[in-house]
Amino acid sequence: MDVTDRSPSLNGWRELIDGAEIGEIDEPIINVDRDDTREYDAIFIGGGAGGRFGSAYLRALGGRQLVIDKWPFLGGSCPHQACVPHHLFSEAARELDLARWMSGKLWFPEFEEKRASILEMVELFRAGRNTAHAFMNWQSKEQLGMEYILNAPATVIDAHTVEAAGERFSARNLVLATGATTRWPAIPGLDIPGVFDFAGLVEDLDYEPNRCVIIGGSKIALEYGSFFQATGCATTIVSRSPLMRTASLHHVDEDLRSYVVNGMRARGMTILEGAEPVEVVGNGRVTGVRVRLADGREEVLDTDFVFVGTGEQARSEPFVEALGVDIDERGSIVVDRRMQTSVPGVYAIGDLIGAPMEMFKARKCGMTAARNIMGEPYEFDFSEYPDFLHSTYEVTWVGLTEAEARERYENVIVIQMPPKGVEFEDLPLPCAEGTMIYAFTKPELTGFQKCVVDADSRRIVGAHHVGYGAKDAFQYIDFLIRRPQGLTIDDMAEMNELFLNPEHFIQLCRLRAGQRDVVDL
Ligand code: FAD
Ligand code: KPC
Repeated sequence: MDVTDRSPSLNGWRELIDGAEIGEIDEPIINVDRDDTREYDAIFIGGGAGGRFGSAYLRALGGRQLVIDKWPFLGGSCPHQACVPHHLFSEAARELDLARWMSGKLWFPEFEEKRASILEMVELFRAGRNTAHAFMNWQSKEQLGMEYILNAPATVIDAHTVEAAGERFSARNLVLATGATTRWPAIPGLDIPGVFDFAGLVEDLDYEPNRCVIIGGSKIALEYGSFFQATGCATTIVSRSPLMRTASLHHVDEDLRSYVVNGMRARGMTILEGAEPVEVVGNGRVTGVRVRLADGREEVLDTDFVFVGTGEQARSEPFVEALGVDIDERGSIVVDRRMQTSVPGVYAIGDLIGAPMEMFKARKCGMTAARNIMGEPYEFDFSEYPDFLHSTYEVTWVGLTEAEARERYENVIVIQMPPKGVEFEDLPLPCAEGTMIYAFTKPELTGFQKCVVDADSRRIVGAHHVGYGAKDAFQYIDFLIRRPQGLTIDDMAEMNELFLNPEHFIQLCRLRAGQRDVVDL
């Protein structure tokens, strides 16, 4: 189907994508400007966050690109199976958490024993996701001027040639952007019906789970586990590493970690750390997971629903076979800071190059490849970045933990709420959990925050936060603390807080900024 000379509306795109989803449209969707005789500067293989942003940037720089995706839409896994359902589920978890803590109080109905439906939330997501996809196609064509081929897998022929929709296309450069997929652990029984990963959950769930066992301790494991538990589906996490101490997360402050993990336990979740899943058992459907506990005993955990959250694996294999690109020990494509692979003219971006597998990195990798391809030397160093996850809270952090800072600097102070030595239940502050209701009813639920300062330079070197709404501020704090001049508590004292703000860092820093030698608060 050639849409090059058509301008489908948002609804038109939604109908096309709906049709492709149910198999009514199985042909490629082609938006290629045959009148443009310029050689392509780059073909992007995969039109997710990385491929779409790289394509947009390259067009904006005046270049010519083509992006090819096997799905009938651009935007990739984020709106289809990953971030968007994650945020929907995490928001539901937070609402349900409030409903449970406040059950029978104020205007809140009795809720404690009630179930919310996981299946209903999955169906809500499934029914709505194509609207966002439609917008991505519309915006990419009508506003960003991209050329694309959708609903068509791409095959690399050589470093300048790609085959898709029965045609060969050539370009000065290739940008590989096919993302990652679940790294399934090597345990028997994962093929039994009732075992899901994040993608299978939103594609295939067709029953209401009653109990859940999560294999793995990744961010996704914590996030989806918190949602399942909040719905009333009793959830057990089986993790080799202590939660939030997995290799893929860095700079997790111990006080923040214990607030979050204790909070998950307080909400009834079972967390088995140091435990190994041995096999998934069933009789045509999942009935349990055999685990080896930290003390060596084996036990079968009864369940009708297993969720695998063991991390992700780059889809690098086809490119190793076709091009011989170098990969690392985890199978991720190796690139330099310009996103250049070991093969000249071939770039790789996003989840395909490994951790951190986050949107900011995928999109900025795309931009980086585009700039270099268009002759603007540009390097992207993503070794330091702000991070977040959801339990029933929004948990956000950037920079050094208190312990890391004490190793690096001689004179470290912390500005935190509650202050050290004050019990969570004794203080209705920081009021960070988006509702004053907790502050006035259950102070221990209002969140936690810590700012780590190198007292000699007065610079903020780390910030750690549990509570809703701080994510936006952390994007800017990250930028400010990474500047050569950094961000001092005196700069903070100059800022204008929008009180009552979730993170109290501005006003708390101001309380200490008058001191020549700053001390803890
Ligand atoms: P993708 O978006 O996965 O795009 C790859 C594209 O390649 C896909 O569209 C696919 O169809 C296409 N493709 C694959 N093979 C071919 C082929 N042979 N031919 C043509 N096309 C092909 N990050 C955040 O920043 N915030 C979050 O809240 C967040 N939540 C997440 C929740 C979950 C459950 C998961 C799994 C991830 C989450 N992430 C989050 C990470 C984020 O989704 C990824 O980092 C991001 O989507 C990666 O973008 P990408 O472009 O590298 O890959
Ligand atoms: C919510 C939303 O913006 C859709 S997911 C974004 C996909 S992309 O813009 O290609 O990174």
